[in-house]
Amino acid sequence: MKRLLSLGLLMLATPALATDVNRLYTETCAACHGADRLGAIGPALLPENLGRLKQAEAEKVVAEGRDATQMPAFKDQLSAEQIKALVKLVYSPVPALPLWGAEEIKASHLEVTKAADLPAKPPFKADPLNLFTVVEGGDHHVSIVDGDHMKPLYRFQSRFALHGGAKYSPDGRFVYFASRDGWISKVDMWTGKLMAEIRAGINTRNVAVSDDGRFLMVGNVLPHTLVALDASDLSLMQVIPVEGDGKTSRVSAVYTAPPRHSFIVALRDLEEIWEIPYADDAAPVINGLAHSREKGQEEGVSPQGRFGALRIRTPDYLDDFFFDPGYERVMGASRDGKKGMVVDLDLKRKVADLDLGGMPHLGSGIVFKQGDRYLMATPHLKEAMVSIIDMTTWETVKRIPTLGPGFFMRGHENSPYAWVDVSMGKEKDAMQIIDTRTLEIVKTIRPAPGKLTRHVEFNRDGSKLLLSLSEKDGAVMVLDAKTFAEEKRLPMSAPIGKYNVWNKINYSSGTSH
Ligand code: DHE
Repeated sequence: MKRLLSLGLLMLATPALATDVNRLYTETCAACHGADRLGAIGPALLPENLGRLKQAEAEKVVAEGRDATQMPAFKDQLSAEQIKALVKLVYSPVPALPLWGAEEIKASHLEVTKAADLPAKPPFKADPLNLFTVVEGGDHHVSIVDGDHMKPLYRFQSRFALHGGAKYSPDGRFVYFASRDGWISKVDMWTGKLMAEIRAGINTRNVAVSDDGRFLMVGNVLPHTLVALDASDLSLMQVIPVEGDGKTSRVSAVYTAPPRHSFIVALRDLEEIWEIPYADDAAPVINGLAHSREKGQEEGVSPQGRFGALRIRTPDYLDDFFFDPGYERVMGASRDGKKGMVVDLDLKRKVADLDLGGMPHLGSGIVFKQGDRYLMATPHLKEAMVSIIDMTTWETVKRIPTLGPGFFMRGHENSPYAWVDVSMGKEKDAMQIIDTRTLEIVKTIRPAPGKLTRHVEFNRDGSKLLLSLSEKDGAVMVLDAKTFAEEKRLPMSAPIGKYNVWNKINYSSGTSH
């Protein structure tokens, strides 16, 4: 199919230089990154996908190459001016939204390992439900770690720039990853073997797995779509355009709501939350509303596919959200970062405001019980505090000052402590430990002074935890959850997120979902 996208023409001062840089791109980059910059064996080179890499760093990558990848160094071939021009090119928008529809998605599908070729028993002596996956951002690898003995079992290359939590099949056997470039990968936890891959978008936000393990839903930023996949082989089921009121929207995030048997979606450009039911007996969704089959037939309309979206209007855009323990309400953070709201998914309207400034990072919030009440704790990306919110009254019961703005929080049902980093500020090496009984910080640790330290994940029983020393020559540190003493370091390349199978498949209130 003809792509809408042509090579992004850079508006440079002289047409000659523009022609030169486009030719240079074709000669130097296109073979690996695609003539259209949508990626091939190398990642997509679009501003949306590169947003987190500073242009100066990108110039360094072009000049010096990237370790442990196939990206070579070009400093002997290209002048500093040519490198600058190339980087400027790939940071400039392409003229039209790329088309990445059903045809392109299907063509990208790779089936690598057959389920029949997998062992029936784990080939290792450890609890398969106490395994961890660790995403190593430094050289784009994933490690599978045996959580009983705290030692790596497998390490394999991932797609470029995985982002967001790894998601497991309900039995914990398979793990699914999403890359910022839209690749969804399925890996067997027992062997570390890649099962299947598919490119569901050009720039993807995240992926969710249905609680019954049958479906995946991918939320895209580019193009404006949700993509439903069959979890068994990652084959395409449906492309759902994200549109309403005459405009299209990027997806903020999609999560599964297990008791509702539906996916819940927040949108960046439409003031709506979408609920996509996936149970076989769910009422069909027609034009954003649930219909009985009879009514649909009476009106002569039928659902547009297996999955339809119920549209819930909200008074603001939601950039990030968090469920209450019953999955009846969602707490949302609005774009301006000044306030938040609670939306009831059954009443289909906002039911409360949240006093939440400083860009709360709700996606990494945790829940814990204090007496009869459920409290939610969230760090803020722009303020040095953790907010504690009562999940019945929706009041902010406490703001705990921290050493800086933070990114991630973690807890565990068997531990009274909640862990928060302060990595968005100057004290990026500190981890602060909050006693959830008193809501006070009881300890600050700096296991690697001066080094970026963040993101905790507990083991299955909450007795140990893994903490990332997120530097190129970094490590995952194993700590005792009671004494906070370090027991071991597993060397890794800029490890970021870590995900324990048991905690994730049981939707532990202390971990991300
Ligand atoms: Fe994330 C999860 C959004 C930047 C590492 N991040 C998520 C999720 C969302 C999100 C919506 C939940 C997805 C899921 O698990 O299904 N992240 C955003 C942003 O909007 C933001 C601020 C800007 C952006 O570039 O998109 C952002 N995130 C980052 C980073 O800079 C981090 C530190 C490094 C990276 O990999 O890019 C980062 N995000 C993570 C991690 C998770 C995550 C490790 C999973 C956390 C978990 O414990 O589940």
